[in-house]
Parts: sequence; C-alpha cells; structure tokens
Amino acid sequence: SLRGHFAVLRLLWLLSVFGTVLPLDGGMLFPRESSFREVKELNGLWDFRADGSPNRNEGFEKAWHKRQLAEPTVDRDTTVAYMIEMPVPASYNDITQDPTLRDFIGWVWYDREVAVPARWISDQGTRVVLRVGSAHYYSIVWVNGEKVTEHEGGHLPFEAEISSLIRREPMKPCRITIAVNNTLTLETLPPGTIQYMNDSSRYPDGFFVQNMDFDFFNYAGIHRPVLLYTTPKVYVDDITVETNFMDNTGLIRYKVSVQGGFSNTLNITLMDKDGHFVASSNGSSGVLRVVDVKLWWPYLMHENPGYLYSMKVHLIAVSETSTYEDEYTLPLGIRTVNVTNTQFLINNKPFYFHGVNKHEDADIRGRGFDWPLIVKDFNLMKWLGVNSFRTSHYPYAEEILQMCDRHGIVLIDECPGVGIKDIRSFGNASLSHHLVVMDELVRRDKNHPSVVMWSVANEPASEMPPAEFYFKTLIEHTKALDQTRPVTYVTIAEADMDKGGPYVDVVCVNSYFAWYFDQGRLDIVPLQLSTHFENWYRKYQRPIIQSEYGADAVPGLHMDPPMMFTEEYQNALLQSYHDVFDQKRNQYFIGELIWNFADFMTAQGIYRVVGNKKGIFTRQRQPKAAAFLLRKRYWRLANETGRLLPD
Ligand code: GCB
Repeated sequence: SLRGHFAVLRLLWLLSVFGTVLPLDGGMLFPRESSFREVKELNGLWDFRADGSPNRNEGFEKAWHKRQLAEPTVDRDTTVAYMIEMPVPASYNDITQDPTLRDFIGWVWYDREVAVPARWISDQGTRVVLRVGSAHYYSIVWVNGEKVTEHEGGHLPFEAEISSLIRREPMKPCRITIAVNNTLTLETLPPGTIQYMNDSSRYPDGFFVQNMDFDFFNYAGIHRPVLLYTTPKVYVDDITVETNFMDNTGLIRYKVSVQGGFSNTLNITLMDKDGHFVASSNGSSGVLRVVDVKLWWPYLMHENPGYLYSMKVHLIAVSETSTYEDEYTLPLGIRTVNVTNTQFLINNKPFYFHGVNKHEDADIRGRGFDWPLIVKDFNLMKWLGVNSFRTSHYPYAEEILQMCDRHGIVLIDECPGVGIKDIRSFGNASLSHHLVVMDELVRRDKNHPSVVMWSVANEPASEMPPAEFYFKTLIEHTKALDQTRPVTYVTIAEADMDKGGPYVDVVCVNSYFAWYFDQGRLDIVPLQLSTHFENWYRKYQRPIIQSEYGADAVPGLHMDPPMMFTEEYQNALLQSYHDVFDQKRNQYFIGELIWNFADFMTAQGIYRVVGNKKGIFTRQRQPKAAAFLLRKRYWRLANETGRLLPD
C-alpha cells in the first residue's frame, strides 16, 4: 500500500546519510538578532554616481572608492557622473527624470558613512560582517578604500567580514563603497549581449545597446537591505535541517557548522509556536523527535497552515583566554515533499498548485525591497485563494520566503536562468556559473518549508544539442545539493524536442495558445491544450504543471464579443484553459500558475505597451476583471482539492 511504501521510505531516510551537501565554504544564515548578535541596518539615502565615461571605467581609473563620492575633487564633466542621493534599497532606474540613468549600462557607485558602535570596535571577540541582500548584477565592495569582496549575480546575498579593517582607524567613520554593474554577457545569468552599432551615419561614436532574451526590465542597483551584523568570534556559521514524520512523531535531522576554531558545546532546543519546550539535543548533528507533531501545511489545505517551530542553537566555546557564546534561532516547519508519476505530495497528501507567477516589480522602486508592497501582495494572494507561487524568474528576497513559511504559501524557487537562448550560453563558463548560482540558492533557501521545488531555468532553448549535457549536469548537481526536493526547469509548449525533459521530476509547461499563436482564436484552446498535455505526459510520465498561461489586458478596455487586449478577452482565455485543466486534474495535471500576478515593466518594444499587461492586477495592484474570475475558481479549487483527505 501507499502507506507501507512511505513507512519504508521514512525508515530509509532515518538510516540514510545527511542529504544536503554544500560545496561552498561558509553558510549564509539570514542575519537575526539574539542575545549575542546585533544587527544595524544601513538602509536610507546613499551617495550615488553613475560612471558615464565612454569606457565606463573612470571610477576605477580615478579610484572613486578612495574618497567620498560627494567630494568636490571628483570630476563632474562626464554625462551622468554627478553625485545624487539614491535610496537603498531600490533600483536606481526610475528614481530620477533622467532617461540616461533609466537606461544606463555600466558601473554605478554608491557610498555612505556609518558610525560603528564603539563596543564593536573595542571588543576583539566580536566579528562585524557587512551584508548586501542583493545588488544587480556584479558588485565590488570597499570599506575605507579597501576592497572587501566581489560578487556576481543579482538576486542572492553576499557578505564580508570587516572586523579588522574597521579596527585599524577606530576614530574614523567607516565608509562603505559599492560599485554595481548591470552589464549582461553570454556568461551571466540571465545572459545578454552588448552590441556596438558601428554605422557612423546612423549612430554616434561608441553607441551600444544591451540585448536580452527575457521579458522584464533589467532593473539595477542595490535591491535589498544592506546591513552590518555581529557574531562572536566563534560562531554558528550554518544550520541545515531536513524534516520527516512517522505517525504522530516529527523528525528533524539537523547539522550545525561552527566557525572560528576551538572546541565547543552546542545545545539545540526546539520550541513550539507558543514558545514551549518540545525537544532538545547536543552536538553538531542529530535528530530531534517531536511528539504529537504539528505539521507544516499549505494555506487552504489545513485549518492551521504554516505552523513553525523554532530551533534555538546555543554555542559555548572556550579558549585559554576567553569564552564565547552565540545563539541563533531558526524557524522551521516539519513537512515532507514527494513526487510520483502523477501526483505532488505534501505530507503524503496530493497537493494541487493554484497560484501565480510574480515579479519583484513596482512603480518607482523597480525591484527594490519594499515592505508595504510585500504585505499588500500577500494580502492580495490570500484574497485570491492562492496557495502557491513561482519566484519567476530569479530568487526573491528572503523576507518574502519567510512570509511564505508563516502563511503556508508554497514556492517553486527559481534561479535567474532565464533567456538562455544563444548557443554560446551553453558553454562551460555559463554552466559553471549556473552551478555556483544553484549552490548559493540552495545554501540560502534550503531550510524554508515553503520551498517545495527548485526550478533551474525558464524556457531555455532546450532543443539545442548542448542543452542535454547542460541540463543533465545542472539538474543532477541540484539533486546532489538537496535530496529532499524535486527539481524542474520550465519549458515552452512549442519546443517539443526538449533535451532536458527526461531529467526533470515535474514537467512545468508555459503556453500562450490564442495569444502568441492563433491570435484571437479562443476556440482552438481546448484541442491544442489537451493534445499538448497528452503528448507531454505520454513522453515523460511525470506530473504536469501549467507554469504560465495568460493574455495581456489593458485595464478599462472592453469589448464583447471579446477581442485581444480587453479585460473580456483575458477572462475568456483563462476560462478556456480552466475547462481543460478541470478535465486533466484527476489524472496527471497538478497545478496552474497564472501569468502574471501583476503588470510589470519590460524593455521598450512594439509588443509591450509600457510593460507586460498580463497581470490580473495592475502594476498598482488594482484588480482587473480576471482577478474576480480567478478568485472564484481558486476558492472553489481549495474546497475541492485542498481539504485534508483521510489516510
Ligand atoms: C513567457 C515568459 C515570461 C513572459 C511571458 C509573456 O513565456 O516566461 O517571462 O513575460 O511569456 O508574457 O510573454
């Protein structure tokens, strides 16, 4: 029986070695305050200069990191290179009235001074770490003119320990300089190309453009919070948990890594949501047993979704001269994820994804982290009856993942592998960077119960011959990093010769029938969509998610009978897809994610009327007619598929 099958699997799990192996040195725990850790946010206004020099290199030639950007000794004769105030976090593109800055390509420079608490400097037993939540795309960081780190990739955090640097000149304020470059090349993720226009009768000297094969504005700047935090010199560097359960007993397998030398004692205490003691353990690895476990359930699948325990890790380390004490508390949810040929199981119950695709995108701030926007979006999603979303097309802020954990919103966690269309982007340099991005993504997000699947790419040109080796390597690598979650990449309907298909655990397909093809012909959707599903299932024998479908609608535009771009057409198109979903739902079809939650900005082009209008909400988060259609459907689906099924 299925039950016996899972009992055997669980036993094997207990006996197996720890599933998560991480090749990166060092952890990337989300900075949290505790009795032994402090956090100082550096959000607000920073000084900012874009390097508009023809080779975009003046900042390096003149060593802008050696002094304040605001200092008058810096030349001001280049096009964009005047110092202005820039909010952090935010994309810089839409902050000013200057189209040169909106469309800028190259290095921009940020700096600010920070007053560091005296104790952080005087106490040699304290580590001070500078952390950037994310900056797009390539960053170099200096402290008081000295380089402390570099990072490639726009949507993941990076940090540097700066304790000894700030102790050198303790009386001086500490100046942090961050240079950020948004240029995309064939080897970046996402890829892009820089094209010089050499026809001097049509373009001025040195004219170039950034080409990209993806459908969102390449927002840039410091997108997530920048902060300083402290840990003791000997500290909890990383924690990994894997969870399971047997009947009423929850099982948490944990591993803690400590950095800073010395022998140490680790005490692990698990508390429930109300702060009551549940279980404890000692040592750097072990299994915690949770009697009468409260499992982590998705929103609308249980009356008490998103249940989180807290795992407090307490460290005492002794050297000849001093004692160090550290404490880090990790929220965790106990749940399992399994995939069969036809189903996606959370806690052994079939889970049906009814949700959205999102973007980190809004007016003025671009992709910049913004609490009011995040909370509004969660309220809208819960109003809609959304139980899941995909982080299309890049990793989202950790604070968003934490909200998903607490609210029980299930996530498909996608890396920035979008727009891989040029055959040169399947080479070794691209692949090895892609593997590093997966390492960083899994390291950051491995402990989130909301994350149930990794997506390694969106719509790559997977019919190209090198795609097979590329995706086989990438998917096997990701599975080796994390044996507890399925892996997918998102494909397009039309590329039926999908080389990576055999390696994915779940088939995620995007399609735009009656939109990009057979324009205006809603009547073809039932035939094309069901044929398409049948073909994919026959070919791969994996459960299928409709990972994108939709139509642009200009809010307020109406036509009946429906025509493309009206609210009626968007509604009718969704409805025609839904009819097919409902036929396949009890077979192998396991979820539907609308494209898109909200309208979002794109590059300028004849297919986009100030951005992509496939949102069911406007960019300002007001509903189009489709939001009400979807709300009705999602709540009905929640009642039909989301209830707790008896064993
Ligand atoms: C897609 C892409 C998405 C686009 C969408 C569209 O297939 O994955 O990034 O925005 O289609 O609207 O064309």
